[in-house]
Amino acid sequence: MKKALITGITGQDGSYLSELLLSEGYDVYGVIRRASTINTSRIDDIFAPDDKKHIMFGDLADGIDDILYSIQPDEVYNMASMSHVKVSFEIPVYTADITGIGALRILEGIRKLNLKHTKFYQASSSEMFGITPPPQNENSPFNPVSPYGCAKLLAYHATRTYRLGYNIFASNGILFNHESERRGMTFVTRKITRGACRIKLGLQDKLTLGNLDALRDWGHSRDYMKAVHLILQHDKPDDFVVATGIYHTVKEFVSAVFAYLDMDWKEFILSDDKYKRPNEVPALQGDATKIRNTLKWKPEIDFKMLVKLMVDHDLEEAKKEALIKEMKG
Ligand code: NAP
Ligand code: G4F
Repeated sequence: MKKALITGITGQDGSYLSELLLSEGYDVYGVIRRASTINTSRIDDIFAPDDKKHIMFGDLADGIDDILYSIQPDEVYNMASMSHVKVSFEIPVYTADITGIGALRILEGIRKLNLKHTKFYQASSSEMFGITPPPQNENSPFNPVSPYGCAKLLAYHATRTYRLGYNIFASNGILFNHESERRGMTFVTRKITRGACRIKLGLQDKLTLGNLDALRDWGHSRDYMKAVHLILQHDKPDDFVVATGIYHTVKEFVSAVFAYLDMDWKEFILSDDKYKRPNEVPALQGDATKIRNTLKWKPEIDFKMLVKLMVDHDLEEAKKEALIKEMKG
């Protein structure tokens, strides 16, 4: 049985990846960080709360050498990161340490422990393309304009450097934005679906956003985790763009969500500069020809279905919230 180790297992992607690997027969291990509140809600249905064998405490600030040594995994998926672009402007040095050097710490661990059979996946990001005009593919220049994008670029190059210099099977997936019912609530899509559903049920009046003109290529995390797994099953380590190839403005996402709920978004949306970034990435649209041709991957969930899945989920959540509010009087 193959052993997989996932950092960031409590996040959106980590939870979908765990489900996928378990369904493929893997023995799945995960690294979680200690928090004063419970941070395992996305994996509570996957791992028992007392499963200390598979779920271990660790932090990318510290490195995970002891965990690597004890598990000796066949595959390491580095999904952990300070993943919020706007927040990275507020904590840039921390972001560089976790999102950038964190990946390097794992690669160094694999090298020093001489884990020759261990493959490494790095969760690289389209944010590394920054202000490079779309469409972006593996040959497009990187022009990051956020501390997060800069940190991800360090991790991307570290992954290539360890592949070239030490013959480690180390690959980058350069993933464009992917969302889901499990997306963190401060990312724009989830903020919109959750906010719109709460407005529909009278739990809030307005929704305040930042830049409505930004263009993003949005897919579903479940589809993208299939690509992530395929990247490590390839016959050689390599780098792949993962994207749908179709982009929409934030305004179009808003409009689709409110239309699905039979509401006119113009009555409810406000704009505030506090949600804008010092530098904006105007347009991300991926050209995923390489992974489509080489690994035969393609996304199954389109924009309309993504909106439906997220709104249906958040409407149920809002109904529960409304019921609790009513019971409390
Ligand atoms: P996410 O939901 O924010 O999950 C991030 C994970 O990293 C969480 O499990 C978090 O733990 C963990 N983490 C944060 N700081 C850590 C630290 N110091 N040590 C150990 N773990 C730490 O992000 P996601 O959307 O699943 O994305 C997964 C990865 O793909 C990230 O690296 C992200 O940057 C990258 N990426 C995402 C997208 C996208 O559109 N979603 C696109 C390209 C690349 P807690 O649960 O305790 O916070
Ligand atoms: O949802 P976002 O915060 O995602 P962003 O910045 O594109 O980053 C996400 O995708 C990256 C891949 O390209 C990942 F690497 C990264 O980890 C993360 O998952 O914002 C999307 C767009 C931006 O242009 C932002 O300015 O939406 C705009 N936006 C407008 N109003 C807003 C808001 N973003 C947020 N978070 N909140 C707003 O109120």
